[in-house]
Amino acid sequence: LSRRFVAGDTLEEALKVVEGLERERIHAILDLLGEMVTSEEMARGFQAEIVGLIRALGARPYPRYVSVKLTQLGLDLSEDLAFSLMQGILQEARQADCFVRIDMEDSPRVDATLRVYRRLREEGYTHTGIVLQSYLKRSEKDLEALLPLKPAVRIVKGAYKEPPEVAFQDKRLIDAQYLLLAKKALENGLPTAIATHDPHLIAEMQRWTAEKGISKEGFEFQLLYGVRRDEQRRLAAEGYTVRAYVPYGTDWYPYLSRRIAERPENLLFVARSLVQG
Ligand code: FMN
Repeated sequence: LSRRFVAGDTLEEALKVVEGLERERIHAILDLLGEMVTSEEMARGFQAEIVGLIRALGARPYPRYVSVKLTQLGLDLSEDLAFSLMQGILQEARQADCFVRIDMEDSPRVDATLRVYRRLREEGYTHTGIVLQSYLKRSEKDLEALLPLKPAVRIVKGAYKEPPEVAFQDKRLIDAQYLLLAKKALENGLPTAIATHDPHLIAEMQRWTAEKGISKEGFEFQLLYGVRRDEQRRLAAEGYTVRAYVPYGTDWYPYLSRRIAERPENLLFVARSLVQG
């Protein structure tokens, strides 16, 4: 379903998409779809699949990078469970020289997600990173508190419906905090992923990094598979590192719902692929 935004049901289909992207000098972030599991068996099942994904990537010549969600690994059942399943993933990832990004989910889960990340860092896992959402009012404080760890950060606007008590609703404020977070991360030398499709934010980050003399190796642009494909190619052709977030699997409903919520025109692509099968 919806081959526009989701690479396919299976790992094999996803790897074909990755190879196509590599030919365009765009690297992939593989994401096994799945979140908010309600049983330990489901969490362990997803972990086993993610370990299999990392093993499959380990044998490939291109950069290896996956994204995971902690609620996919049982965060809502037990923080310790999510932590220990992450340890298994990171051990496998270390063998495969694979980076593991922990996606950020909705606001009630931010504290637990950051706590698990800190524990993983204390255990010596450095090939993992977090996400900060510019719509959350707390994110600047979170970034400041994390700075001593020198975390790899991805900056996003945020994809969940959040109440005004915790999140800015005004696009101008979300954009302003986006730039503030991205610039502060880069000024502090953090490996930073600028994850957005917003042409104004991308242009400003290109301008600002050039002005500050921050090299193109010091950060990267990340976009979603199927979104602004021409922009992905353009940035890659200009010599930036570009990664596309490539989801695959059968648990696509929440992912596509968020894509439609943030850009209602996306419904068209999804509906079209439903009709075409
Ligand atoms: N949103 C989240 O809330 N958590 C994430 O972990 C997350 N990861 C993302 C990764 C990539 C590569 C991209 C491009 C977006 C991600 N998003 C995430 C979605 C953004 O928050 C946002 O909803 C989406 O990019 C649309 O906004 P835009 O105008 O910046 O493109």
